[in-house]
Amino acid sequence: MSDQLLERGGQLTLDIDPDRLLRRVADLARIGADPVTGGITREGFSTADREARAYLMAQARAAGLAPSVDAAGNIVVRAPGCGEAGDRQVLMMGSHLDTVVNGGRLDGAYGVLAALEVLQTLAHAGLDTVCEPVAVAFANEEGALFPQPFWGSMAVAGRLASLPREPTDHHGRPLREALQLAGGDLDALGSACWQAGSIAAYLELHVEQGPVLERSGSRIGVVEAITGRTVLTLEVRGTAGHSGTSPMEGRSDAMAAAARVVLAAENLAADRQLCRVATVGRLDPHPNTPNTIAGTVRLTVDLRDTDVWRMAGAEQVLRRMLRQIERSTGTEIEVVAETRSDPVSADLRLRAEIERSADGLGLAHEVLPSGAGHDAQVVADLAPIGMIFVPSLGGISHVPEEDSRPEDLVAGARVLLRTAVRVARGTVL
Ligand code: HGY
Ligand code: MN
Ligand code: MN
Repeated sequence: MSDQLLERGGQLTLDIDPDRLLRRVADLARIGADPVTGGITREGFSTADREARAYLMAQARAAGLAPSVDAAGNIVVRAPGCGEAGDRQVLMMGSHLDTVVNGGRLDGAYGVLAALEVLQTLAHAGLDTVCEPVAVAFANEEGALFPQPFWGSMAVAGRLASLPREPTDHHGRPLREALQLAGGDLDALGSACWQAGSIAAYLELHVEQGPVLERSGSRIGVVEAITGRTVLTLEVRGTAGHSGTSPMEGRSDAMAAAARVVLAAENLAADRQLCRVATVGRLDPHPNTPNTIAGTVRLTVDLRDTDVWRMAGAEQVLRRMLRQIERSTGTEIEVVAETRSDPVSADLRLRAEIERSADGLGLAHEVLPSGAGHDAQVVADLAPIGMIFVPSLGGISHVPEEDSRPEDLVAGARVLLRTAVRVARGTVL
């Protein structure tokens, strides 16, 4: 497509197909939906996740695009005829299809479908590009079932080399088969790694998942930085026993110890403000029966801050508190760092381009940090990143009520298109 057709009087003549985007968002929201709560459950590499992946790939093929699956299970969609993999830098756009348990229909899915929509629009326009636009659905971003959060983007960044030999989900089921069913190969993860310099830029469009844009009335969020995140998995080991015949003194009650851990984590952020937030979101007692003292409790601690040193300091204080809890409860607490992702800043040139795109569409925008983690913070190892937010109704996410206005979903995709056009034509970086 020639320049004249592309931009007339500074106005981009190219546009996404809003109805097609919103239809796909609605279609995908039916996969893994709970008929009672309306929540979406598509844990990474689960059956529902595989169904969502199949839907995306079918939509890509129907659009004349070429989806493929790498060894980590990431879906990479290219436009045929745009060159072979590796012969040009790429403009990568994407997010994730997997969800938390009973989560929302937009977290991740919206960004993947918007990336598909933009790629389809660019491919059909026959745009002359310097770097090849590609759309990606990163596998298992949430880590809701199998380890670990940011699984797919960590594979792309070459960070999965140090895997526990046979990763399993938190029920002990091996990842190997589930990954294979999704088209991946645990023994070939290295082949999913992209070389430094192969990605010119990464753009991720996402719902804000917080209240900032809705409160201010801005239509577009220009992300300045993504929070750092440490996820620790703990196993508290005590001694199971009869709840009626075991005297209180001498017990080593793993549930009582775990309760202290939950409050210690909350204390780090809420009272001592050593990091921005700290959350115990998963707690699995065993044997989890009313009349048996818990022998073991597995739980997770999620620490976040935009300052990597504060996060490290908070973790050290927590580890000291765990030693005290062990002594006072007669339990043992094993700690494994499941994920450590550093806070990252968005590329200033991409931020400026996103603002320019929003201005071109007459959309009020503001700069804000992301309290949620995103694949972008891992891809940042390899390439400059830009993130675009649209408002979340009520500022909520990871719950069935997660929602955004359709006009905002369309607006965000239009900002992604405009930004992608300029980055793909080599006029930004
Ligand atoms: O947990 C997060 O921040 C993201 O939703 N994975
Ligand atoms: Mn999420
Ligand atoms: Mn997400």
